[in-house]
Amino acid sequence: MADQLILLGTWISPYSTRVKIALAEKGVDYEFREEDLSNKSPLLLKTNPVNKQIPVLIHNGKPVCESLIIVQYIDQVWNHKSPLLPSDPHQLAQARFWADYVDKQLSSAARQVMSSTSETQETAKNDFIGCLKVLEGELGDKPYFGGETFGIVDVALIPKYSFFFAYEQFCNCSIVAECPALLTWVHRCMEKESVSKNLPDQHKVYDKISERKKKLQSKTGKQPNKIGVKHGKSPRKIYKCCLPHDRLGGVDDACGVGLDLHSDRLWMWPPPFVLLLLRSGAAFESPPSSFALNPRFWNNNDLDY
Ligand SMILES: N[C@@H](CCC(=O)N[C@@H](CS)C(=O)NCC(=O)O)C(=O)O
Repeated sequence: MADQLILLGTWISPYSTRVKIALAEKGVDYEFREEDLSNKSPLLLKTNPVNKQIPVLIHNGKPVCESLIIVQYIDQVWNHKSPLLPSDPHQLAQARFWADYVDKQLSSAARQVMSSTSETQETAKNDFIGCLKVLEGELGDKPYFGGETFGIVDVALIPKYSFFFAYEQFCNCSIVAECPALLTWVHRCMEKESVSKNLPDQHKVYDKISERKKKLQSKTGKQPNKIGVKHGKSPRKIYKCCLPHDRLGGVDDACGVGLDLHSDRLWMWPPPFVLLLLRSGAAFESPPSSFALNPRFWNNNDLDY
């Protein structure tokens, strides 16, 4: 009996794009189901109950979560062609290191670019370009990150290309001028059908992000207690945040609140603002003795890349 494969994702998500590319490399057919992250499907909640995030690959009814883990799973199951992971243990460790660098360092720098203001733009740009240059250095003269063939680090990084135009607009920079060798690598990857057919259009991505930014800015003007009501709970205490406005990093008018929702958890809004607070070591006016940030209270699909 043929394998049944369902991919839960969104068209814009670079994490979903990784999975699409890996499946295309293997020549495997699948059904793509577009998720609405503001109203997640019962199937998504059932198959990724811990993170409740896309992508999820459901193979003959069995779910696999986390994009890089899915790519590795695909490589193991469909091992007849286009190996994505090196067999040599040291090369494998290196590949995992660089894929992780893309996930952590580059994604974090890219988020800063997306939320930067005129004051923070220069730092955000330098950090972001700095990460791209590190990757460019790792690429060196090789055609692909792993060497002669397209592999997991290429799969991890190339979906970010769809966001290059948006990054350039938000940080007022030219990626091709800063990292020409990386752009040569991009064009080499784009010659592969598995990549060119699956990467979302840069302008469509830019429009969508601009729309989200506008929505986010209007959301941040809301009163904190309305947020509690929205989630069917009323806050017991509201902690005001003492982060200076010039360190809010682009989230103008952010309310910057923490809500104690009759549990030991502090609930904050909006998610990108929370990330900025955490990174900046923000102080709170009346800090709770201990608190946990529970990301599951958030609808954090804004600026999530
Ligand atoms: N580390 C995860 C990240 C996936 C991720 O951030 N997915 C976002 C969309 S791009 C999502 O599902 N956001 C909704 C949420 O977190 O509630 C992976 O690599 O799969």
